[in-house]
Amino acid sequence: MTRSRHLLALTAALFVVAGPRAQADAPSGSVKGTVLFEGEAPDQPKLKRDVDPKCSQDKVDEAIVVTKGKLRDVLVRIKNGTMGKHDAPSTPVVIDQRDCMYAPRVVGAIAGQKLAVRNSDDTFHNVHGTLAGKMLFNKPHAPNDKDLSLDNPAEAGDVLELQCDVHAWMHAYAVVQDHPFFAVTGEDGAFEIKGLPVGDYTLEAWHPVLGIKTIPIKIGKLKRGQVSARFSYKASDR
Ligand SMILES: [Cu+2]
Repeated sequence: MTRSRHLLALTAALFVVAGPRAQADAPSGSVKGTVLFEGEAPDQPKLKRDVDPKCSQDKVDEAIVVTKGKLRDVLVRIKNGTMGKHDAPSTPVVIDQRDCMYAPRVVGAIAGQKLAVRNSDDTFHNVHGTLAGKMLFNKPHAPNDKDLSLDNPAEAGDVLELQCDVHAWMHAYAVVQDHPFFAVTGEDGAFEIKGLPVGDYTLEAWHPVLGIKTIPIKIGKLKRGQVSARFSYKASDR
């Protein structure tokens, strides 16, 4: 084999290796952080639920849930309109009606993604959906009925609200994005959003009662692009 043929073979081999690997190694990163609640956590009064004897468990108001200074039910996302076009997944976002509460209380959805509402209770619920105060649907949901499959016409930035007219304390929120770069905090207030291309972004937090906060973040090429972020709410944000 001549030297030039050797070189040609080597170049071809490198090209084959470099092709797919270049894509997998495309610089991307993640943002990981916590949502805090500063100051004294608001009271969570016990709910009066004697309207329905089937809702016999003791439950407290979940408007603002703070555990050891961490805030639950915050949807954290990259600001809408900055991540290109993303189709809705064919699988729905599931919200369960369990112990006469919505679980989870806050979910994220991609524009066009359906909602599936489940009834795990041995009682009747009524799933009443509104968008900016306008009624979208109002469906009875009996025990043992299959999941309700609900179209979600909300657009990025909208919040579709669910409530139950039988159990007035039941409220849930489906927050809609035009991309999949979002997370919702649990009791530990933690969130992580992965797969972000290198760049500058606005990170936005949304809470049903405490509202929106934003911070700028920068995903760089170094340190595998992992950045940390922290949001802080307080009672006066209400
Ligand atoms: Cu109900």
